Amino acid sequence: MTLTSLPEWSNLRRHRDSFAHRKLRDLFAEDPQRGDHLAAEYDGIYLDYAKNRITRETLPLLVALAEARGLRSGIDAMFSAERINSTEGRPVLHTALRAPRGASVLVDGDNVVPHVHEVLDRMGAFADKLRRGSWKGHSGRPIRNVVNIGIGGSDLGPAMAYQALRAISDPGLNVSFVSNVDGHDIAGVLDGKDPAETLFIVSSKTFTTVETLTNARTARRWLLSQAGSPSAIRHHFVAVSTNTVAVEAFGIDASNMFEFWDWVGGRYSLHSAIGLSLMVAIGPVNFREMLDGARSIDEHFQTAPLEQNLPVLLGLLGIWNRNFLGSHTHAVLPYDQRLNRFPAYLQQLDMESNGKSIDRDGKPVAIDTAPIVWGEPGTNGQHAYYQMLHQGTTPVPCDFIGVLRPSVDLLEHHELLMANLFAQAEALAFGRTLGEVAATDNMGHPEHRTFRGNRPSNTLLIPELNAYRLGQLIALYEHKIFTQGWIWGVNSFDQWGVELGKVMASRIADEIHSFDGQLAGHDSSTTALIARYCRARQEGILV
Ligand code: G6Q
Repeated sequence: MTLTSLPEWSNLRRHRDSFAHRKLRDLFAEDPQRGDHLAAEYDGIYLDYAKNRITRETLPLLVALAEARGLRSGIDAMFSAERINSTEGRPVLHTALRAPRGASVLVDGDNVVPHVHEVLDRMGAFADKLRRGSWKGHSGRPIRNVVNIGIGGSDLGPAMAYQALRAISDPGLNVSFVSNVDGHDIAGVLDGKDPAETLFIVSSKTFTTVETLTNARTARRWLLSQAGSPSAIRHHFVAVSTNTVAVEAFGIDASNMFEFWDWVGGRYSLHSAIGLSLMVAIGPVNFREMLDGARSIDEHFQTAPLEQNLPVLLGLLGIWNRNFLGSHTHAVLPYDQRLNRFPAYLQQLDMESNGKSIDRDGKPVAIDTAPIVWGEPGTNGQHAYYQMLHQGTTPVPCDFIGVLRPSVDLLEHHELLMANLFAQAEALAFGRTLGEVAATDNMGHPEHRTFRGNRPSNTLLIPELNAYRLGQLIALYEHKIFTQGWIWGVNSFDQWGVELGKVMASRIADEIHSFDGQLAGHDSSTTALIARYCRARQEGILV
Protein backbone atom coordinates (compact mmCIF):
# COMPACT_ATOMS: atom_id res chain seq x y z
CA MET A 1 0.00 0.00 0.00
CA THR A 2 1.33 3.46 -0.81
CA LEU A 3 1.99 5.89 2.01
CA THR A 4 -0.88 8.22 1.22
CA SER A 5 -3.41 5.42 0.79
CA LEU A 6 -2.81 4.13 4.32
CA PRO A 7 -5.73 4.68 6.70
CA GLU A 8 -3.19 6.08 9.18
CA TRP A 9 -2.36 8.82 6.65
CA SER A 10 -6.02 9.71 6.15
CA ASN A 11 -6.54 9.73 9.91
CA LEU A 12 -3.78 12.30 10.25
CA ARG A 13 -5.29 14.49 7.52
CA ARG A 14 -8.69 14.38 9.18
CA HIS A 15 -7.10 15.11 12.51
CA ARG A 16 -5.25 18.12 11.07
CA ASP A 17 -8.47 19.50 9.60
CA SER A 18 -10.29 19.00 12.88
CA PHE A 19 -8.25 21.64 14.71
CA ALA A 20 -6.78 23.74 11.90
CA HIS A 21 -8.57 26.82 13.22
CA ARG A 22 -7.06 26.50 16.69
CA LYS A 23 -3.85 28.35 17.25
CA LEU A 24 -0.98 27.49 19.56
CA ARG A 25 -2.30 30.20 21.88
CA ASP A 26 -5.63 28.36 22.12
CA LEU A 27 -3.99 24.97 22.53
CA PHE A 28 -1.87 26.19 25.43
CA ALA A 29 -4.84 27.92 27.02
CA GLU A 30 -6.98 24.78 26.78
CA ASP A 31 -4.32 22.50 28.25
CA PRO A 32 -2.35 24.18 31.05
CA GLN A 33 -0.12 21.11 31.47
CA ARG A 34 0.79 21.01 27.79
CA GLY A 35 4.41 22.05 28.38
CA ASP A 36 4.96 19.11 30.73
CA HIS A 37 3.11 16.58 28.64
CA LEU A 38 4.53 17.35 25.25
CA ALA A 39 8.13 16.87 26.30
CA ALA A 40 10.50 13.92 26.55
CA GLU A 41 13.86 13.31 28.14
CA TYR A 42 16.60 10.75 27.79
CA ASP A 43 20.13 10.62 29.17
CA GLY A 44 20.37 14.36 29.81
CA ILE A 45 18.70 15.50 26.59
CA TYR A 46 15.42 17.32 27.07
CA LEU A 47 13.10 17.79 24.12
CA ASP A 48 10.22 20.23 24.43
CA TYR A 49 7.88 19.80 21.49
CA ALA A 50 4.86 21.54 22.99
CA LYS A 51 5.24 24.51 20.64
CA ASN A 52 4.28 22.39 17.64
CA ARG A 53 0.84 22.72 16.13
CA ILE A 54 -0.32 19.44 17.59
CA THR A 55 -2.75 18.27 20.23
CA ARG A 56 -2.32 15.39 22.63
CA GLU A 57 -4.05 13.19 20.01
CA THR A 58 -1.52 13.92 17.27
CA LEU A 59 1.40 11.89 18.52
CA PRO A 60 -0.46 8.57 18.82
CA LEU A 61 -1.67 9.04 15.25
CA LEU A 62 1.86 9.73 14.03
CA VAL A 63 3.15 6.71 15.92
CA ALA A 64 0.43 4.62 14.27
CA LEU A 65 1.74 5.81 10.90
CA ALA A 66 5.29 4.84 11.87
CA GLU A 67 4.08 1.42 12.92
CA ALA A 68 2.11 0.95 9.71
CA ARG A 69 5.29 1.75 7.77
CA GLY A 70 7.26 -0.83 9.78
CA LEU A 71 9.63 1.66 11.38
CA ARG A 72 10.55 -0.78 14.14
CA SER A 73 11.58 -3.48 11.66
CA GLY A 74 13.42 -0.83 9.60
CA ILE A 75 15.49 0.10 12.66
CA ASP A 76 16.24 -3.57 13.31
CA ALA A 77 17.19 -4.04 9.65
CA MET A 78 19.72 -1.21 9.85
CA PHE A 79 21.33 -2.35 13.09
CA SER A 80 21.51 -5.98 11.94
CA ALA A 81 23.34 -5.10 8.70
CA GLU A 82 20.61 -5.82 6.19
CA ARG A 83 21.44 -4.25 2.84
CA ILE A 84 18.99 -1.39 3.24
CA ASN A 85 21.04 0.83 0.94
CA SER A 86 19.42 -1.04 -1.91
CA THR A 87 20.68 0.97 -4.88
CA GLU A 88 24.27 0.42 -3.81
CA GLY A 89 23.66 -3.05 -2.37
CA ARG A 90 25.21 -2.13 0.99
CA PRO A 91 24.35 -2.38 4.66
CA VAL A 92 24.22 0.90 6.60
CA LEU A 93 26.33 0.53 9.69
CA HIS A 94 27.51 3.84 11.11
CA THR A 95 26.06 2.46 14.34
CA ALA A 96 28.69 -0.30 14.29
CA LEU A 97 31.35 2.43 14.49
CA ARG A 98 30.28 3.11 18.05
CA ALA A 99 29.51 -0.48 19.08
CA PRO A 100 31.43 -1.54 22.18
CA ARG A 101 34.40 -3.90 21.95
CA GLY A 102 33.01 -7.36 22.22
CA ALA A 103 29.79 -6.60 20.32
CA SER A 104 29.01 -8.49 17.17
CA VAL A 105 27.68 -7.08 13.91
CA LEU A 106 27.95 -9.55 11.06
CA VAL A 107 28.46 -8.54 7.44
CA ASP A 108 28.64 -11.61 5.20
CA GLY A 109 29.48 -13.71 8.25
CA ASP A 110 32.34 -11.42 9.33
CA ASN A 111 32.07 -9.56 12.64
CA VAL A 112 33.01 -5.96 11.75
CA VAL A 113 33.29 -4.69 15.34
CA PRO A 114 36.86 -5.99 15.93
CA HIS A 115 37.94 -4.23 12.70
CA VAL A 116 36.35 -1.00 13.92
CA HIS A 117 38.29 -1.16 17.19
CA GLU A 118 41.51 -2.16 15.48
CA VAL A 119 41.35 1.03 13.38
CA LEU A 120 40.32 3.11 16.40
CA ASP A 121 43.36 1.78 18.27
CA ARG A 122 45.68 2.62 15.36
CA MET A 123 44.15 6.08 15.12
CA GLY A 124 44.64 6.50 18.87
CA ALA A 125 48.31 5.52 18.70
CA PHE A 126 48.87 7.91 15.79
CA ALA A 127 47.01 10.77 17.49
CA ASP A 128 48.96 10.28 20.71
CA LYS A 129 52.23 10.32 18.82
CA LEU A 130 51.35 13.59 17.13
CA ARG A 131 50.08 15.14 20.33
CA ARG A 132 53.24 14.12 22.22
CA GLY A 133 55.38 15.63 19.48
CA SER A 134 57.05 12.32 18.74
CA TRP A 135 55.80 12.10 15.15
CA LYS A 136 58.49 14.07 13.35
CA GLY A 137 58.51 15.88 10.02
CA HIS A 138 61.20 15.25 7.40
CA SER A 139 63.67 17.58 9.07
CA GLY A 140 63.19 16.01 12.48
CA ARG A 141 60.98 18.77 13.87
CA PRO A 142 57.64 17.85 15.48
CA ILE A 143 54.37 18.50 13.67
CA ARG A 144 52.51 21.64 14.74
CA ASN A 145 49.96 21.99 11.93
CA VAL A 146 47.47 19.33 10.88
CA VAL A 147 45.46 19.93 7.70
CA ASN A 148 42.51 17.75 6.83
CA ILE A 149 41.93 17.65 3.08
CA GLY A 150 38.51 16.28 2.20
CA ILE A 151 35.10 17.45 1.04
CA GLY A 152 31.42 16.77 1.79
CA GLY A 153 31.14 13.90 4.22
CA SER A 154 34.93 13.79 4.50
CA ASP A 155 35.04 17.37 5.75
CA LEU A 156 31.81 18.68 7.24
CA GLY A 157 31.67 16.27 10.19
CA PRO A 158 35.23 16.71 11.49
CA ALA A 159 35.19 20.45 10.74
CA MET A 160 31.90 20.92 12.59
CA ALA A 161 33.01 18.81 15.56
CA TYR A 162 36.39 20.53 15.78
CA GLN A 163 34.64 23.90 16.05
CA ALA A 164 32.29 22.51 18.68
CA LEU A 165 35.05 20.97 20.79
CA ARG A 166 37.85 23.51 20.45
CA ALA A 167 37.80 24.06 24.19
CA ILE A 168 39.14 20.54 24.71
CA SER A 169 41.52 20.59 21.73
CA ASP A 170 45.29 20.44 22.09
CA PRO A 171 46.40 24.10 22.07
CA GLY A 172 49.81 23.06 20.72
CA LEU A 173 48.33 21.76 17.46
CA ASN A 174 46.83 23.97 14.83
CA VAL A 175 44.13 21.96 12.99
CA SER A 176 42.69 23.27 9.71
CA PHE A 177 40.33 22.00 7.04
CA VAL A 178 40.60 22.42 3.29
CA SER A 179 37.68 21.32 1.16
CA ASN A 180 36.96 23.63 -1.76
CA VAL A 181 38.74 23.15 -5.08
CA ASP A 182 38.87 26.95 -5.13
CA GLY A 183 42.59 27.58 -4.66
CA HIS A 184 41.86 30.42 -2.23
CA ASP A 185 40.92 27.75 0.29
CA ILE A 186 44.20 25.83 0.36
CA ALA A 187 46.29 28.95 -0.28
CA GLY A 188 44.76 30.57 2.78
CA VAL A 189 45.39 27.54 4.93
CA LEU A 190 49.00 27.01 3.80
CA ASP A 191 49.88 30.68 4.10
CA GLY A 192 52.38 31.23 6.86
CA LYS A 193 52.83 27.55 7.66
CA ASP A 194 56.13 25.76 7.56
CA PRO A 195 56.00 22.54 5.49
CA ALA A 196 58.50 20.93 7.85
CA GLU A 197 55.94 21.19 10.67
CA THR A 198 52.78 20.38 8.69
CA LEU A 199 50.99 17.07 8.29
CA PHE A 200 48.16 16.44 5.82
CA ILE A 201 45.36 13.99 6.43
CA VAL A 202 43.89 13.24 3.01
CA SER A 203 40.37 12.03 3.76
CA SER A 204 38.42 10.48 0.94
CA LYS A 205 36.27 7.38 1.00
CA THR A 206 36.77 6.76 -2.71
CA PHE A 207 40.11 8.56 -3.11
CA THR A 208 38.90 9.63 -6.54
CA THR A 209 37.19 12.93 -5.65
CA VAL A 210 38.70 15.58 -7.88
CA GLU A 211 38.58 18.42 -5.35
CA THR A 212 40.38 16.41 -2.70
CA LEU A 213 42.99 15.00 -5.06
CA THR A 214 43.66 18.43 -6.57
CA ASN A 215 44.16 19.91 -3.10
CA ALA A 216 46.30 16.95 -2.05
CA ARG A 217 48.55 17.33 -5.11
CA THR A 218 48.96 21.06 -4.38
CA ALA A 219 49.86 20.20 -0.78
CA ARG A 220 52.37 17.62 -1.99
CA ARG A 221 54.03 20.16 -4.34
CA TRP A 222 54.14 22.69 -1.50
CA LEU A 223 55.87 20.18 0.73
CA LEU A 224 58.31 19.01 -1.92
CA SER A 225 59.22 22.56 -2.87
CA GLN A 226 60.86 22.72 0.53
CA ALA A 227 61.68 19.12 1.31
CA GLY A 228 63.00 18.15 -2.11
CA SER A 229 62.94 14.40 -1.81
CA PRO A 230 59.69 12.40 -2.21
CA SER A 231 60.84 10.39 0.80
CA ALA A 232 59.50 13.34 2.86
CA ILE A 233 55.95 12.39 1.93
CA ARG A 234 55.69 9.59 4.44
CA HIS A 235 56.43 12.03 7.26
CA HIS A 236 53.79 14.52 6.13
CA PHE A 237 50.91 12.63 4.53
CA VAL A 238 48.47 10.11 5.90
CA ALA A 239 45.29 8.96 4.22
CA VAL A 240 41.83 7.94 5.36
CA SER A 241 40.07 5.87 2.75
CA THR A 242 38.47 2.63 1.66
CA ASN A 243 40.66 2.55 -1.47
CA THR A 244 44.18 1.27 -0.71
CA VAL A 245 45.18 1.03 -4.36
CA ALA A 246 44.43 4.71 -5.07
CA VAL A 247 46.09 5.81 -1.81
CA GLU A 248 49.29 4.01 -2.78
CA ALA A 249 49.09 5.34 -6.33
CA PHE A 250 49.05 8.85 -4.86
CA GLY A 251 52.29 8.07 -3.07
CA ILE A 252 51.03 7.47 0.46
CA ASP A 253 52.28 4.29 2.02
CA ALA A 254 49.54 1.83 3.06
CA SER A 255 51.06 1.83 6.57
CA ASN A 256 50.04 5.51 6.74
CA MET A 257 46.47 4.74 5.78
CA PHE A 258 43.49 4.44 8.11
CA GLU A 259 40.78 2.29 6.73
CA PHE A 260 37.02 2.42 6.79
CA TRP A 261 34.41 0.49 4.90
CA ASP A 262 31.81 0.84 2.19
CA TRP A 263 29.03 0.32 4.75
CA VAL A 264 29.83 3.75 6.20
CA GLY A 265 28.14 6.50 4.17
CA GLY A 266 30.22 9.66 3.66
CA ARG A 267 27.85 11.91 5.60
CA TYR A 268 27.66 9.31 8.38
CA SER A 269 31.43 8.85 8.61
CA LEU A 270 32.57 11.24 11.35
CA HIS A 271 32.79 8.36 13.82
CA SER A 272 35.02 6.34 11.49
CA ALA A 273 38.66 7.13 10.62
CA ILE A 274 37.26 10.20 8.83
CA GLY A 275 37.25 11.66 12.35
CA LEU A 276 41.06 11.33 12.54
CA SER A 277 41.76 15.08 12.41
CA LEU A 278 39.23 15.55 15.21
CA MET A 279 40.81 12.76 17.24
CA VAL A 280 44.22 14.37 16.80
CA ALA A 281 42.75 17.63 18.11
CA ILE A 282 40.73 16.35 21.07
CA GLY A 283 42.61 13.13 21.84
CA PRO A 284 41.53 9.50 21.70
CA VAL A 285 39.80 9.53 25.09
CA ASN A 286 37.47 12.36 24.14
CA PHE A 287 36.89 10.83 20.72
CA ARG A 288 35.73 7.62 22.37
CA GLU A 289 33.44 9.66 24.61
CA MET A 290 31.84 11.05 21.49
CA LEU A 291 31.27 7.47 20.32
CA ASP A 292 29.79 6.62 23.73
CA GLY A 293 27.36 9.53 23.42
CA ALA A 294 26.25 8.36 19.99
CA ARG A 295 25.90 4.80 21.28
CA SER A 296 23.65 6.00 24.07
CA ILE A 297 21.25 7.38 21.44
CA ASP A 298 21.65 4.25 19.29
CA GLU A 299 20.46 2.12 22.19
CA HIS A 300 17.61 4.49 22.93
CA PHE A 301 16.56 4.52 19.27
CA GLN A 302 16.52 0.72 19.21
CA THR A 303 14.68 0.15 22.43
CA ALA A 304 12.59 3.11 23.60
CA PRO A 305 8.86 3.08 22.85
CA LEU A 306 8.25 5.14 19.74
CA GLU A 307 6.25 7.79 21.58
CA GLN A 308 9.15 8.47 23.96
CA ASN A 309 11.92 7.94 21.45
CA LEU A 310 13.67 11.28 20.86
CA PRO A 311 14.85 10.75 17.27
CA VAL A 312 11.51 9.19 16.36
CA LEU A 313 9.67 12.14 17.90
CA LEU A 314 11.79 14.63 15.95
CA GLY A 315 11.24 12.62 12.78
CA LEU A 316 7.49 12.34 13.22
CA LEU A 317 7.09 16.02 14.06
CA GLY A 318 9.12 16.81 10.94
CA ILE A 319 6.73 14.70 8.88
CA TRP A 320 3.77 16.42 10.49
CA ASN A 321 5.17 19.87 9.62
CA ARG A 322 6.32 18.89 6.15
CA ASN A 323 3.47 16.73 4.89
CA PHE A 324 0.44 17.83 6.89
CA LEU A 325 1.16 21.51 7.54
CA GLY A 326 3.03 22.12 4.27
CA SER A 327 6.33 23.53 5.56
CA HIS A 328 9.05 23.65 2.95
CA THR A 329 12.02 24.50 5.10
CA HIS A 330 13.35 23.67 8.52
CA ALA A 331 15.65 25.95 10.52
CA VAL A 332 18.24 24.61 12.97
CA LEU A 333 19.13 27.33 15.44
CA PRO A 334 21.82 26.44 17.96
CA TYR A 335 22.12 29.03 20.69
CA ASP A 336 25.78 28.20 21.05
CA GLN A 337 28.53 29.71 18.95
CA ARG A 338 30.53 26.49 19.16
CA LEU A 339 27.83 24.80 17.09
CA ASN A 340 28.14 27.32 14.27
CA ARG A 341 28.83 24.61 11.68
CA PHE A 342 26.14 22.30 12.99
CA PRO A 343 23.41 23.62 10.64
CA ALA A 344 25.70 23.14 7.62
CA TYR A 345 26.53 19.63 8.80
CA LEU A 346 22.84 18.81 9.22
CA GLN A 347 22.06 20.34 5.88
CA GLN A 348 24.14 17.65 4.21
CA LEU A 349 23.00 14.89 6.52
CA ASP A 350 19.33 15.61 5.96
CA MET A 351 19.13 16.94 2.42
CA GLU A 352 21.56 14.44 0.91
CA SER A 353 19.86 11.58 2.72
CA ASN A 354 16.23 12.39 2.12
CA GLY A 355 16.37 14.76 -0.83
CA LYS A 356 14.88 12.05 -3.03
CA SER A 357 11.88 11.83 -5.29
CA ILE A 358 12.02 8.14 -6.18
CA ASP A 359 11.02 5.60 -3.55
CA ARG A 360 12.72 2.35 -2.61
CA ASP A 361 10.63 0.52 -5.22
CA GLY A 362 11.79 2.85 -7.99
CA LYS A 363 8.50 4.73 -8.18
CA PRO A 364 8.02 8.51 -7.92
CA VAL A 365 7.08 9.53 -4.40
CA ALA A 366 3.63 11.04 -3.90
CA ILE A 367 4.61 13.27 -0.99
CA ASP A 368 7.19 15.95 -0.21
CA THR A 369 10.43 14.58 1.21
CA ALA A 370 13.42 16.43 2.73
CA PRO A 371 12.72 20.05 3.60
CA ILE A 372 15.36 22.71 2.96
CA VAL A 373 17.49 22.69 6.10
CA TRP A 374 19.29 25.84 7.07
CA GLY A 375 20.31 27.90 10.07
CA GLU A 376 22.85 29.90 11.98
CA PRO A 377 23.64 30.22 15.64
CA GLY A 378 21.54 32.50 17.79
CA THR A 379 21.58 35.31 18.65
CA ASN A 380 23.24 36.38 15.37
CA GLY A 381 20.33 35.24 13.21
CA GLN A 382 17.94 37.33 15.28
CA HIS A 383 19.53 40.45 13.84
CA ALA A 384 19.07 39.17 10.33
CA TYR A 385 16.59 36.66 8.97
CA TYR A 386 14.40 36.20 12.07
CA GLN A 387 12.33 39.07 10.71
CA MET A 388 11.00 36.62 8.14
CA LEU A 389 10.54 33.90 10.77
CA HIS A 390 8.30 36.22 12.77
CA GLN A 391 6.43 38.16 10.11
CA GLY A 392 7.08 36.51 6.76
CA THR A 393 4.39 34.72 4.81
CA THR A 394 5.97 31.27 5.16
CA PRO A 395 6.02 29.66 8.60
CA VAL A 396 9.34 27.91 9.22
CA PRO A 397 9.50 25.14 11.83
CA CYS A 398 12.60 25.63 13.96
CA ASP A 399 14.78 23.49 16.20
CA PHE A 400 16.23 25.63 18.97
CA ILE A 401 19.23 24.01 20.64
CA GLY A 402 20.37 25.32 24.00
CA VAL A 403 23.25 24.32 26.28
CA LEU A 404 22.61 24.71 30.00
CA ARG A 405 26.20 25.09 31.19
CA PRO A 406 28.68 27.04 29.06
CA SER A 407 32.40 26.28 29.16
CA VAL A 408 33.42 29.91 29.61
CA ASP A 409 32.96 31.73 32.86
CA LEU A 410 30.82 34.58 31.50
CA LEU A 411 27.46 34.06 33.15
CA GLU A 412 26.04 37.40 32.07
CA HIS A 413 26.52 36.41 28.42
CA HIS A 414 25.06 32.98 28.92
CA GLU A 415 21.95 34.20 30.67
CA LEU A 416 21.27 36.67 27.88
CA LEU A 417 21.83 33.96 25.32
CA MET A 418 19.40 31.56 26.95
CA ALA A 419 16.86 34.32 27.59
CA ASN A 420 16.92 35.08 23.88
CA LEU A 421 16.39 31.43 22.97
CA PHE A 422 13.37 31.09 25.24
CA ALA A 423 11.98 34.45 24.11
CA GLN A 424 12.24 33.64 20.41
CA ALA A 425 10.49 30.29 20.69
CA GLU A 426 7.76 31.90 22.79
CA ALA A 427 7.30 34.85 20.43
CA LEU A 428 7.11 32.55 17.39
CA ALA A 429 4.45 30.44 19.07
CA PHE A 430 2.29 33.15 20.61
CA GLY A 431 2.85 36.20 18.45
CA ARG A 432 1.44 39.57 19.43
CA THR A 433 -2.10 40.66 18.74
CA LEU A 434 -3.30 44.10 17.78
CA GLY A 435 -4.85 44.43 21.21
CA GLU A 436 -1.55 43.62 22.90
CA VAL A 437 0.28 46.16 20.77
CA ALA A 438 -2.29 48.83 21.60
CA ALA A 439 -2.11 48.02 25.29
CA THR A 440 1.67 48.29 25.50
CA ASP A 441 2.56 51.25 23.30
CA ASN A 442 1.15 53.82 20.92
CA MET A 443 4.01 54.28 18.55
CA GLY A 444 1.75 54.16 15.49
CA HIS A 445 1.48 51.62 12.70
CA PRO A 446 0.22 48.97 15.11
CA GLU A 447 -0.63 46.58 12.28
CA HIS A 448 3.10 46.42 11.41
CA ARG A 449 3.94 45.53 14.94
CA THR A 450 1.64 42.55 15.29
CA PHE A 451 2.90 39.02 14.95
CA ARG A 452 0.63 36.21 13.90
CA GLY A 453 2.45 33.62 15.98
CA ASN A 454 1.38 29.99 15.63
CA ARG A 455 4.86 29.18 14.30
CA PRO A 456 6.10 25.79 15.41
CA SER A 457 9.37 24.93 17.10
CA ASN A 458 11.13 22.26 19.10
CA THR A 459 13.57 23.15 21.85
CA LEU A 460 16.39 20.77 22.70
CA LEU A 461 18.31 21.41 25.90
CA ILE A 462 21.57 19.62 26.64
CA PRO A 463 23.43 19.92 29.95
CA GLU A 464 26.79 20.92 28.44
CA LEU A 465 28.63 20.69 25.15
CA ASN A 466 31.35 18.08 25.42
CA ALA A 467 32.35 15.16 23.24
CA TYR A 468 29.69 12.87 24.73
CA ARG A 469 26.89 15.38 24.18
CA LEU A 470 28.02 16.13 20.66
CA GLY A 471 27.97 12.40 19.89
CA GLN A 472 24.42 12.30 21.22
CA LEU A 473 23.32 15.27 19.10
CA ILE A 474 24.79 13.74 15.96
CA ALA A 475 23.14 10.36 16.48
CA LEU A 476 19.88 12.06 17.41
CA TYR A 477 19.68 13.75 14.03
CA GLU A 478 21.03 10.74 12.13
CA HIS A 479 18.18 8.66 13.47
CA LYS A 480 15.63 11.41 13.00
CA ILE A 481 16.59 11.40 9.34
CA PHE A 482 16.38 7.59 9.24
CA THR A 483 12.87 7.76 10.72
CA GLN A 484 11.71 10.19 8.07
CA GLY A 485 13.36 8.41 5.17
CA TRP A 486 11.93 5.10 6.26
CA ILE A 487 8.40 6.43 6.58
CA TRP A 488 8.65 8.31 3.27
CA GLY A 489 9.92 5.09 1.71
CA VAL A 490 13.11 6.53 0.20
CA ASN A 491 16.64 5.18 0.34
CA SER A 492 18.34 7.65 2.71
CA PHE A 493 21.78 6.23 2.01
CA ASP A 494 22.57 6.79 -1.64
CA GLN A 495 23.42 10.12 -3.32
CA TRP A 496 23.20 9.88 -7.07
CA GLY A 497 22.82 13.65 -7.32
CA VAL A 498 26.28 14.05 -5.75
CA GLU A 499 27.75 11.41 -8.05
CA LEU A 500 26.40 13.33 -11.04
CA GLY A 501 28.17 16.48 -9.91
CA LYS A 502 31.43 14.56 -9.63
CA VAL A 503 31.52 13.77 -13.37
CA MET A 504 29.81 16.80 -14.87
CA ALA A 505 32.64 19.32 -14.63
CA SER A 506 35.39 17.19 -16.10
CA ARG A 507 34.37 17.64 -19.75
CA ILE A 508 34.22 21.42 -19.42
CA ALA A 509 37.55 21.44 -17.57
CA ASP A 510 39.10 19.67 -20.59
CA GLU A 511 37.49 22.13 -22.99
CA ILE A 512 38.80 25.11 -21.00
CA HIS A 513 42.23 23.57 -20.94
CA SER A 514 42.42 23.11 -24.73
CA PHE A 515 40.31 26.12 -25.76
CA ASP A 516 41.07 27.29 -29.31
CA GLY A 517 38.18 29.66 -29.84
CA GLN A 518 35.73 26.91 -30.70
CA LEU A 519 33.21 25.27 -28.39
CA ALA A 520 30.62 22.76 -29.46
CA GLY A 521 27.86 20.81 -27.85
CA HIS A 522 26.68 23.30 -25.22
CA ASP A 523 23.62 25.51 -25.14
CA SER A 524 24.14 29.17 -26.11
CA SER A 525 24.17 30.40 -22.51
CA THR A 526 26.80 27.91 -21.35
CA THR A 527 28.87 28.45 -24.50
CA ALA A 528 28.94 32.22 -23.91
CA LEU A 529 29.93 31.81 -20.26
CA ILE A 530 32.74 29.36 -20.98
CA ALA A 531 34.01 31.47 -23.88
CA ARG A 532 34.02 34.59 -21.73
CA TYR A 533 36.08 32.83 -19.10
CA CYS A 534 38.50 31.39 -21.68
CA ARG A 535 39.04 34.79 -23.29
CA ALA A 536 39.78 36.33 -19.89
CA ARG A 537 42.26 33.55 -19.34
CA GLN A 538 43.91 34.13 -22.74
CA GLU A 539 44.08 37.87 -22.18
CA GLY A 540 45.95 37.24 -18.99
CA ILE A 541 43.28 38.86 -16.85
CA LEU A 542 43.59 35.89 -14.54
CA VAL A 543 46.69 35.77 -12.44
C1 G6Q B 1 28.37 11.85 1.41
C2 G6Q B 1 28.55 12.12 0.01
C3 G6Q B 1 29.63 13.13 -0.33
C4 G6Q B 1 31.04 12.60 -0.13
C5 G6Q B 1 32.01 13.54 -0.80
C6 G6Q B 1 33.45 13.10 -0.67
O1 G6Q B 1 27.57 11.07 1.86
O2 G6Q B 1 28.73 10.97 -0.70
O3 G6Q B 1 29.48 14.30 0.42
O4 G6Q B 1 31.34 12.46 1.22
O5 G6Q B 1 31.68 13.66 -2.16
O6 G6Q B 1 33.64 11.83 -1.17
P1 G6Q B 1 34.96 11.05 -0.88
O7 G6Q B 1 35.06 10.83 0.58
O8 G6Q B 1 34.86 9.77 -1.65
O9 G6Q B 1 36.09 11.92 -1.37
